Amino acid sequence: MAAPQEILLAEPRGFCAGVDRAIEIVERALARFGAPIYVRHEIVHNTFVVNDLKSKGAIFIEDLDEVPPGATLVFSAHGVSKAVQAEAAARGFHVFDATCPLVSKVHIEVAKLAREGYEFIMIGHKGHPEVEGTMGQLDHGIHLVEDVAGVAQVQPGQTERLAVVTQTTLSVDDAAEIMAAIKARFPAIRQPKQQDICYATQNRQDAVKMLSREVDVMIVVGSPTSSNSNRLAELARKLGVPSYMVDHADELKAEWLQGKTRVGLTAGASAPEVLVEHVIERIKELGAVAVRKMDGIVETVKFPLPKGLKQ
Ligand code: 10D
Ligand code: SF4
Repeated sequence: MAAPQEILLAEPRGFCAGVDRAIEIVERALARFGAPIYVRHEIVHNTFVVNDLKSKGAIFIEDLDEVPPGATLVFSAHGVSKAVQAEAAARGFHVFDATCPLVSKVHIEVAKLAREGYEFIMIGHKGHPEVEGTMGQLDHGIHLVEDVAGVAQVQPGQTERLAVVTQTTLSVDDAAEIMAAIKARFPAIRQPKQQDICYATQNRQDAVKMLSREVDVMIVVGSPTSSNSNRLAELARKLGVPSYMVDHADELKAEWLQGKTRVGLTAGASAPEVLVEHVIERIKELGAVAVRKMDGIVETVKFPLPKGLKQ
């Protein structure tokens, strides 16, 4: 007889401090000013979160032209360019900035070093809103690199004052490889004092690495647009564990779990715990008999709310 199936839960998983804060900003803005509250881009890349806020009166837009005069507008956790900030100010919107403070930290570093004459190489994924926001801190002088092959293509105007910045949600291992290639080509390049990849990204990837040693299959709760969630599934796959992302429990396929004794379960930084609970119920319906929580780092990071939304 086959061994009974068990679910092993990654620790930590799910919401990070930046996501908690961003959602709370929209909820508090709705409570204080009433619907509608406009939000530029999905507040975080999660379908459930976005639909929940829509049902409470949030309106998600990509272009500020869609926002009526006098409206309250929230910038998503991924951050915005200087041009978007300036346009929102010029049009007189009542703005709350839900940019994660760890993304803002990268923006501040770019602005500071640019004043000292630096040019930048940014490691990140083209078209991702965080990359657009960070690159949009300057009019020019930030060169995007997506992979090791891209390092050879970069053509900075000078190499004496060159600094590197990254997207916060990259694969830690891929970023280290790209960084090594950048260092090999530009040995004097200035690196951030503390890496830009954030604590939550690092911790969730470390937890998946640990869990991958124990399981036969990995399920990652997260939306397809979520960069950090995709990195978790990709990491487990690289470690030889078949891995699947689900936006919600109904997407889980019974065939993925067939013959698998130990099922790893984690969630991206934008995926709420309630969705993990639904997936647990679904896996139990399919035959799992036990749930075991892995040991892991307990996160205590909490970011303050913006002025005007504190109690
Ligand atoms: O795509 P992503 O991983 O950057 O964003 P997501 O909204 O899924 O998770 C929160 C991460 C943010 C806001 C970027 F730091
Ligand atoms: Fe902030 Fe990191 Fe969460 Fe992004 S993943 S919102 S940088 S804490």
